[in-house]
Amino acid sequence: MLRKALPLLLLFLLFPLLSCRVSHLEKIEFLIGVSNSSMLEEWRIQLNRELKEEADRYPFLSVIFTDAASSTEKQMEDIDKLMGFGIDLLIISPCDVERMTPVISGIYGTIPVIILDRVVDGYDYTLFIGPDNENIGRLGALALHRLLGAEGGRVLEISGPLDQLSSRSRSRGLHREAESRYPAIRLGEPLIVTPQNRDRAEDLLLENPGLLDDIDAIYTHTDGLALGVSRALVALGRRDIPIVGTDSPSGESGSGDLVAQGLIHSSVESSTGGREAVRFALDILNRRTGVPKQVILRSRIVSGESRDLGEGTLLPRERGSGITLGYAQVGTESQWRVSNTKSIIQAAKEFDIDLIYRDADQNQEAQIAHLREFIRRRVDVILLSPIVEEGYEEVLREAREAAIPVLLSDRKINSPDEELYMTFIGGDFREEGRRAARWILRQYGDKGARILELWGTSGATPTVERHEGFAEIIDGEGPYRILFSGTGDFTREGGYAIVADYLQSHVPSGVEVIFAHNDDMILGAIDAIRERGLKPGEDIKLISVDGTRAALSALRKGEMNFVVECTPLLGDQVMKAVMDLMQGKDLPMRIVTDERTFTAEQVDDSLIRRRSY
Ligand code: GYE
Repeated sequence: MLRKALPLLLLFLLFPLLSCRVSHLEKIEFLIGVSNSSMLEEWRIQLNRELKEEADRYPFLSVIFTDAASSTEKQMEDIDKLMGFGIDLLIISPCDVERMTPVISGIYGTIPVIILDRVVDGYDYTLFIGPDNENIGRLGALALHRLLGAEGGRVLEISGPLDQLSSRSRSRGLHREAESRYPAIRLGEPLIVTPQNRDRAEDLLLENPGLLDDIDAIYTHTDGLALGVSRALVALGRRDIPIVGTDSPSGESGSGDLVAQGLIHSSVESSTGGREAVRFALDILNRRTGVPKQVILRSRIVSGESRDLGEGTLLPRERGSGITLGYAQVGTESQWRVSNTKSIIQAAKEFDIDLIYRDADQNQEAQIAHLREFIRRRVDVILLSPIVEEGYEEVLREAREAAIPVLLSDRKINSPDEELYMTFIGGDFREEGRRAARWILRQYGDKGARILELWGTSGATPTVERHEGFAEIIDGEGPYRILFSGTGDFTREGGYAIVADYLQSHVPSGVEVIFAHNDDMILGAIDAIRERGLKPGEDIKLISVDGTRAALSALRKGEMNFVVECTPLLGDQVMKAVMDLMQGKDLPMRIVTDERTFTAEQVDDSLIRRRSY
C-alpha cells in the first residue's frame, strides 16, 4: 500500500498539471497509467472520458492520465513517470508506433501493457484493443453507395497524413471496396490535411474552392475533418454536397451528434475501446484466464434514417431464466476439433448454460440443417463454427429475422453484411502462416528451400488465411520454391496421402520442408516419410499449426521442427461473450486469442503438460 500511496502523494505535489484522480486512497488496489498520444481530437478526449467513467465504477481502481501532446519524446517521459509512480498496468495509445515498439516491449517485461488504437509490430504486449481501419474504409464505401445509389458519382476523400497507418488502412479499404463492389463511386487521390484537424480542413477548402468542382460527395477520415469541411461548405454556399465522416459514436463532435445536427449525412463509427480497456485490465490484473491477445472493435454506419444496430433488435432474454445455446460444430476431423468441443461443453457447464451440440461431420448442408433446427427450437443464442466461409448468409438472415444472435467461433464467414453475427472468437490465422514462413526464412536464409504445403479444408478460414500469411513471406519466387500444395482436409489420413503420393512419384531428397496447416496432417506426413525410409525432422524439416500434445511430443523427439500454436480452448471466451450479450453489452467484432510458437529447444515434458491439449 505504501509503495502505491507515497508516489501518489508525490504526484499530487509535483505534477499538478497531470490530470489525476485518486479517491479513496486507502482502498486502492490497482493503479493504472494511461498514456494518450494527444488530446487534440474529440476522439481522444472521448477515449479518456470512457476510460475514466468505466474506472470510476470500481472504487479499488485508480487511473493516472498523461497527454503526450503528439510528441514521442514526451510520451517516453510520460511512461517513465508513470512507471516511477508504481503503476500496475499501462494503457497506451502510441504516437509513433514504430518508435514506441521497443519501449513497449521493455515495459511489457515488467508490467502488463494494453495498447489502444494502433497496434505495434510483433507480439510484445498483453492486449491490443482497436478498430479494423481497413474495414472502416470499406464501410465508408458502403455508406457512400447508400448515399449516391447505383449511379454513383465523384467523391473527394479527405484524409490525415498517409504516413499514419490508420489513414493508410482506411484509404486502402475505401478504394478496394469501391473498386470491387461499387465501381460507380469515383475516387481520386485523397486531399491530405496536415496537421489533421478541423480548422485546417476548413481553411484548405476555403482557400481552394475549386477542389469542389464536380464533386458529388465528400468522405472524411475523421469527424473532426468532417466538421471543418461542413463549415467550409456553409461558407461557400455548397451545402448541397453531402459528407460521410468517420469517428467516435458519442462525445461532442461524435458521429451521432454531427448526423443528428444534419451537418453530415452519415458516419462510420470507430469506437475508442476505453471501456473495454478497463474491463480487460481488471481481468489481467486479477489474473483471470481467457484474456485474448487482440480485441477488434465493431464499426457501424450511423445515418439520419437508421442506426445499423444489429443487436438492438436481437437482445435475448434476461440472464437467470436459463440460457440455451445451440452449438453447430464442424466435425471431429482433428485433435484440435476434439479439444475445442470439449472446451466449449465444459465451459457451458461452468457458466450454467444449456448447450445443444450438433456435429456436422464436415458437411455444410448438415450444418445448415443444424442451424435451422436451432432457429425452429428458438434457442437464445447460436454458436457457429462454420466449415467454410461461403454459403451461410441465407440461414444467418433467417436467424436474424428470428431475433436469435449468432456468435462465430474458430472460423469466419465471408459476407459484407457484418451484422449477420455478433462477434468472431478465434486465432489470427494469417499471423500463424507468417510465423511458419518466418521460421523457414530464419533456417534457410538466402539459400532458399523446396517446400510442400499441405492445405486444410478448401474454403475454410484457417486454410485461406494460413496460406495467405505464409505466401506473404514465401511467395515461391527466388530461392524458395513451393513444389506442390494439396488439400489434406485437416486429417491425418489426408496428410499421409499427399505426402506418400508425392514421395512415390518424385525423388524424395527433392523436398526439404513440409508446412502443414494443422498437426494431424503433419503426423500423417511423418508416417509417410518413415515408410519411405527417411527420417522425419532430419531428412525433411516439418512445421505445422495447432500445438496438440502429439505434435509437441514429436517436436521434443526431433521428429518435427517447429509448431505454431492455435488454441482450441475457446470455451471460456465464448461463454463470456454469451453472458455479455445477454446483459446487453456490445461485443467487439473480433476477439483474437493469445498464441505462441514452439521450437524443439523450448519443449520439455512440463511445457507439454501445461500448454498442450
Ligand atoms: O487448426 C485444425 C482444425 O479451424 C482452427 O481446424 C481450426 C482448424 C485447426 O481441424 O486442426
